[in-house]
Amino acid sequence: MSISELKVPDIGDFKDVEVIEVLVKPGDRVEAEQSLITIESDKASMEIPASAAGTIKEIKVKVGDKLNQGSLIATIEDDGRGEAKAGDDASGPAPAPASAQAPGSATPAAPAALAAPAAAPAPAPAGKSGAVEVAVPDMGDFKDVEVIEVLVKVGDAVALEQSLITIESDKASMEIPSSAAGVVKQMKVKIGDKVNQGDVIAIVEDESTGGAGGTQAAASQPAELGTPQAAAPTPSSAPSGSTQTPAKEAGSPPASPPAAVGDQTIAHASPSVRKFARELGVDLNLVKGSGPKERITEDDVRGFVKSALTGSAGAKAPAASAGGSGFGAGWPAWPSLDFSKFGPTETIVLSRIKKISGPNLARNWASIPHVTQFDEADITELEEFRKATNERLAKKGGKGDESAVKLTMLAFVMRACVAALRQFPQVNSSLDAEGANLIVKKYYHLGFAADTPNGLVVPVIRDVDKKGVSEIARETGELAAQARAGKLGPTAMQGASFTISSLGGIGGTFFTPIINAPEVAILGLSKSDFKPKWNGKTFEPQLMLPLSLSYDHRVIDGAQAARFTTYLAEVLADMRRVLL
Ligand code: CAO
Repeated sequence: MSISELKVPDIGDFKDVEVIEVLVKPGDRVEAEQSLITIESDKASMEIPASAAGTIKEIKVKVGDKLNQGSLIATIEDDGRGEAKAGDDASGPAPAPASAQAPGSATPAAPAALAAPAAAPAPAPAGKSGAVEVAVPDMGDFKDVEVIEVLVKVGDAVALEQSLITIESDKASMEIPSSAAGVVKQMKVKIGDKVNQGDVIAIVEDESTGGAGGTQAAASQPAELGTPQAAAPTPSSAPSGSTQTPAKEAGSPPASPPAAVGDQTIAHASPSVRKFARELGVDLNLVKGSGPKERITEDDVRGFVKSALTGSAGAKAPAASAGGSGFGAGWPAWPSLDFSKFGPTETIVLSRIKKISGPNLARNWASIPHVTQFDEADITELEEFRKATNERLAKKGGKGDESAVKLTMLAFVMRACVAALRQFPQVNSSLDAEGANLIVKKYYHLGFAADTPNGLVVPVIRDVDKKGVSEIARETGELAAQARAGKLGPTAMQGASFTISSLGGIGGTFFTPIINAPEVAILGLSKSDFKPKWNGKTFEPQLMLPLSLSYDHRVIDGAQAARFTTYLAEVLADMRRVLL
């Protein structure tokens, strides 16, 4: 058993390349060529494979470290079980094409596809003065690599090193930069073409100098200019930043992207798009690619961000990306069907409210472990009292008279909820963003779902504990009217600590409301109805109000939820309890 060091191999002239992922940990058994870390420069991302098999003893790098050729990544203990490595003389499995550069044990292995950037051919004069042929550089053992993106067109001005095309093999994708600055005169490749080292990609003419001298000089002396990657591929092991695939056996490269890893789909995008996405905090697994083979382009990422900000569905899962709880990754693509094949259809644009609330509802529904507790409250006496009071108020008050406000069942339930929330403070709480602390609110601001022609909104009645039923009824009426007129300001919908959704005026028995995160519970009210209740001697008709309490099971236990609804039902059965 010997311990050796795993170092960053020759990565050409890439300097101070940042570690963006550490893929193994001490104690892990790795095979030769298994990826250890992912590093990323401005233009390329690449996985650095182990040059030897064994057990990782120590990891010497962390995310954010800047590495250079020869930097120590890890130490590894040779457990004698290693397979013959690429470059070894021992007969063993034939190395995968991308690993053919991997040298022997304990010497740095070349990352896949980072074959020989220094060997990039200088651009060849294209006959006409000032025009140079930009050719595919040395790609190591990659052969017949498919062009999957053409990034420029005839007439475009390109800078030295600007990517012209993206090519992709089984193991890596890389952008081929221009070895000359100038104007693209001709494109020699198209999507789907297979290219090899030396194939001409484009003819670029330096129009500013009127000759090729400047550009050729620049391209043929990359090292002196400090831009040695000109004409070198900028490789990326395809699924950087996504779920790490298990170690692959030599000779069995991963499937072409988008590749399935377990239940997940690896995003299919070029290094620059990956970098762009990471800068914006976009999870590429959620972005639908519009390119060939569903490849994700920069425009797709832009569109995704735009749709996330406006709340429209531009993602694979219906606008599911918005942070929190790790929700969203790996959802299968949203089914896209031409319904007109089956019959006549009409397309209606979703209202702004629906576009905004939809993604939030989807996130809350999928990321909160909901349980709904059903119960019934006997509101026979309360309803009698409410009706009698309303009749009395109607006789007494005139139009515009404060006392003429009609008392609603919702207002009574709000007041009763305050009593229950005081009794069970955890129901009036929120989890913090890390899910480590519970923030219990000492205020009672209650949201209520209001049905409007444009969709559902949730205005908030503040300090319900300090208000009488009449005031609560007046405020809910006013806020609901404002909501329906589309005049509700954003502050009127903020700060709720608990929400009630009442469908009592419409119908239905019970339902399962979705919690309004970061609240931890929501109470649904359905239509009350008379039911026969046994009083010990006989059945009596009693008005029962169906209660449906959805709660976040991470915060509230089932027993607590049942106690909450039981207590709430008791309060509603006898509102005098509120006074205690
Ligand atoms: N059982 C039986 N009748 C009820 C009732 C209940 N639980 N709740 C209300 N009613 C009755 C009212 O008494 C009223 O009848 P009268 O006019 O004879 O007094 C009638 O139904 C209409 O009430 P309302 O719904 O207009 O008024 P409200 O104060 O009860 O509710 C509001 C106000 C804003 C909550 C309600 O109008 C609303 O928008 N509800 C829909 C909420 C919603 O969409 N929730 C779903 C969210 S999940 O998608």
